[in-house]
Amino acid sequence: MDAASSAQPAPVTPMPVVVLISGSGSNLQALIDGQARGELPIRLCAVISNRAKVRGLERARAAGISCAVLNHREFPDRDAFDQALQRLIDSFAPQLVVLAGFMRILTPALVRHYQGRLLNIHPSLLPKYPGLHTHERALAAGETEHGATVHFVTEELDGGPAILQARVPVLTGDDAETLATRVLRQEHIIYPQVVQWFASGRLRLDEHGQVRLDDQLLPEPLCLDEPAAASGSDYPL
Ligand code: NHR
Ligand code: GAR
Repeated sequence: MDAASSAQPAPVTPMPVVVLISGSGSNLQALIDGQARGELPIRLCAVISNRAKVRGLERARAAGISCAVLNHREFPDRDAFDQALQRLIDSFAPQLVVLAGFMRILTPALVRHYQGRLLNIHPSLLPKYPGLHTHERALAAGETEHGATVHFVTEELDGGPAILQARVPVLTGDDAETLATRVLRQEHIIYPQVVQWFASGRLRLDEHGQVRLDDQLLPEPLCLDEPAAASGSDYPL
């Protein structure tokens, strides 16, 4: 056997990750499970929620991850909240910060501080439907397809460069809840995929603010269609 074939793979140091949530945390659960299955070279060092008593905090505790609650209502303004949030995040020294159903708009100063290492998942096919109530708006507009987008966060709300999208058809009889559930199942596939790319050093935001996967420019986001991606697990919402 030659040296190359007998060599062990270089040991991977798991990348420290902090996850910000506001609610159910099913996307967090997808990361916890991916990590537990050995599919994600990450260490979930902390989960931070701006709301107490949410299901996502229970999921984090059950997985033995440190939890913190930072209630935005206890701060006089957005800047004060974000300064405290930044200090808290930095105390865990993450190399990646993941927004997973986090419902507070972040200030430019905080976004700049984590430039290139801050990801969000948004429940629409961006650039369509930035902001809130995306499923209702897509239905009201008579869309035939909808989905979710993982993107790097920039100062422009839901406007940062997109990495990976999942597309789902809008079905006859869909309401916001059935559509949201179908989109969420795809979120649980695409978010761990993007985190895996980032944590294994394959994905970055370059100096021009453009996405590179394996050093190749992504002129537009990659896209998975629901059938190809449909084998995803089912997390209780
Ligand atoms: N911050 C910046 N600067 N850029 C982005 O792209 C961000 C962000 C913060 C959060 C998630 C986003 C989404 O995916 C996100 C992306 C909250 C709101 C919002 O209006 C909008 C978009 C997103 C998150 N929040 C209200 C606010 O005043 C509060 C709503 C509530 O508490 O229910 O912050 O959809
Ligand atoms: C997800 O659909 C996510 O895309 C969306 O909230 C849900 C959170 O679910 N995010 C936003 O709307 C951000 N404004 P989860 O808590 O079960 O992961």
